[in-house]
Amino acid sequence: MLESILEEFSIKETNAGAHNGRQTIPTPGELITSFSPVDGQEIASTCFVNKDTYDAIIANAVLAFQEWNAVPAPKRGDIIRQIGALLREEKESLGKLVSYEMGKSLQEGLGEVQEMIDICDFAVGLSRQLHGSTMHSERANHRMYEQWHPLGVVGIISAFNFPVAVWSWNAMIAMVCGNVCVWKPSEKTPLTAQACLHIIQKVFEKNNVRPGVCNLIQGDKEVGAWMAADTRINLISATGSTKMGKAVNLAVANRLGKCLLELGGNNAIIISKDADLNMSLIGAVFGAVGTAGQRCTSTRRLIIHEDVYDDFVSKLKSAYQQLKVGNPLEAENHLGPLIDKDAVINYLHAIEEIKKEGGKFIVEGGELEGNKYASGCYVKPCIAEVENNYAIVQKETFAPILYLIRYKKLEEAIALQNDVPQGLSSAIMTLNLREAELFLSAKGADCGIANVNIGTSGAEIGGAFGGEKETGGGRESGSDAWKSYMRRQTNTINYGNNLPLAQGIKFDF
Ligand code: UN1
Repeated sequence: MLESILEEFSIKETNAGAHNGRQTIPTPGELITSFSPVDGQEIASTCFVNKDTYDAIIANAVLAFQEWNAVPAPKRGDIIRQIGALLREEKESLGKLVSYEMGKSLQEGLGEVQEMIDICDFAVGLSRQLHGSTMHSERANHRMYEQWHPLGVVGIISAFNFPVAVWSWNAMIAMVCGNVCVWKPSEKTPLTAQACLHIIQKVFEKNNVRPGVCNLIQGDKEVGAWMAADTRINLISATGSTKMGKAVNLAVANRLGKCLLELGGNNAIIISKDADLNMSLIGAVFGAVGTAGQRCTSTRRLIIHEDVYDDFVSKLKSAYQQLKVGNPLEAENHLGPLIDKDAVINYLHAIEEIKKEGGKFIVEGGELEGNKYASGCYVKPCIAEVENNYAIVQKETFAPILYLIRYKKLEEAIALQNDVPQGLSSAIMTLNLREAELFLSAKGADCGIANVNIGTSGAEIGGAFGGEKETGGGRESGSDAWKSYMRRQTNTINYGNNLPLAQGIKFDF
C-alpha cells in the first residue's frame, strides 16, 4: 500500500536533491530518513538543503514573484481551485501518508487533507475579495482609498503535528494574495511535504506557472535561522514551540521584518455545574487524547465545578478505560503513537515532574510495551489532579496528559483559565446563558479562540486561527487573516485644478 503511495507522489525519485519546484537541484546536503512512529519502519529518505542550494532557491523565488504578482488575483484563484480539485482526488493517499508518517489516526489524516481542500475553496472566493476601503478626503476634488499588495516571498516554517494543513492555510492564502512561498516543514515529517509539492507542481506544470512560486526546502533549525535572518523573505510565518517562535521573532525583529507566529497553547475547558456532562465528556476526551495530545489546541486542563467534580471524574475514568491505543491506520483505535522517542521521554519526564510537585494521578500513565507497540512511541493517556500554579502545569507538554483543577465560582475558574503564559484556545461547557456570555466577554477568556459547548480543539478554517501571549499573536486561515500576507497602501488622488494642502496649511510663493 505504502509503496504505491510513495510512487504516486514521486517520493523515491526526489531522494537525490532539494525540491525546487519541478527541478531537483542536486545537493551534497545531509540525507535525512523518515521513520514511521507507527511501526518504527524506515519510509524513505530526503535531503537537507545546504547553504548554496538554499540561496539558489530563494533567488529563484524572488524572480518568480515578479511574474506571479502580475497574474490577476482571480486567475491565481483559478490555480488554487485546481490544487483543491487535485487534493480531492488524492485525499485518500495523502491522508494515509500523513497518518503513517506522523502517527495520527487515519480519520484525522483524512480530516487534515479536508482542511487543505477547504482552505483552497476559501482562497478561491478570496481571490475576488482582496479589497480595501474608500475614505472621504478633507480636501475638495480628492479621492482617498487603500489597496492591498502582495509582500513578496513568504517563508513558512511548519510543525510535525499538522504537517500539511497548517502549511496549506499559509501557502494557499499567501499565493492567492500574489506572494511566492518557501516552505521548511518539520524535519520529522519531510515526506508528506514532498507529496504536497508534487501535487502543487502538477497543477503549475499544466498551467505554465513558474515552479519557483512554491518551494520546498528540507532542513532543521539551522535552515530556519537562515530564513529568519534573510532580508529577501518578506514574511516569516512560523508554527511550533514558544522557544522556536521567540528565536525566530528575535532574528526577524533584528531586520525589522514581518513575523506571523502560531506557538504553544495550554488550553482549558471550564466544566460548569450547569454543563451537559455527556457533551462535556466527548469534548474533553477528544481534546485531551485526539492526535495523542499533540495539537496546539489539545485540551491540557479541565477546570471543574466542585458540585459536579466527582460525577464528572468518574465518567472520565470510565471513558479512559475504554480508550484504544494502537496502529492509527486501524479505525478501531482512538489514538496512535507520539511522534518519536524523544516525545516519549518528554512525556515521562512530565509525569515525574507532576508527581514531584504533588500531583495525584487518577489514571496512571506510562510507556506501552509489547509487539503492537514495538516502535517505542506509544504511551498511555493519563489524568492527574494538580494545582494550576505547578511549574509543569504552566508548560505545554505535547502528550496525552490531562490536568484536573476544582473551582467554586466562575470568576475563579476564568482567572485559572487565564493564569498561564499561553493564550490559544479555551472553552466553557454550560447551559447557563449568563455564564457563557461572561466567559466570552472582555472579562472572560483571554485566548484567541473561546468556545461554548465545544471543546478546545478542532477549529474550522473559516475563522482566524491563533492566540495571544506566548502563543505569539498571529492569525492564520480564515476571516481577514489574509491581510497579514499583504501590505496596505493608502492612495490619495487629486483630480482638481489646484493643490490644497492637508491640515489647512497655506504655502504660497
Ligand atoms: C495545530 O495544532 O497547530 O483546531 C493546528 C484544530 C485544528 C488545527 C490545529 N483545526 O485543532
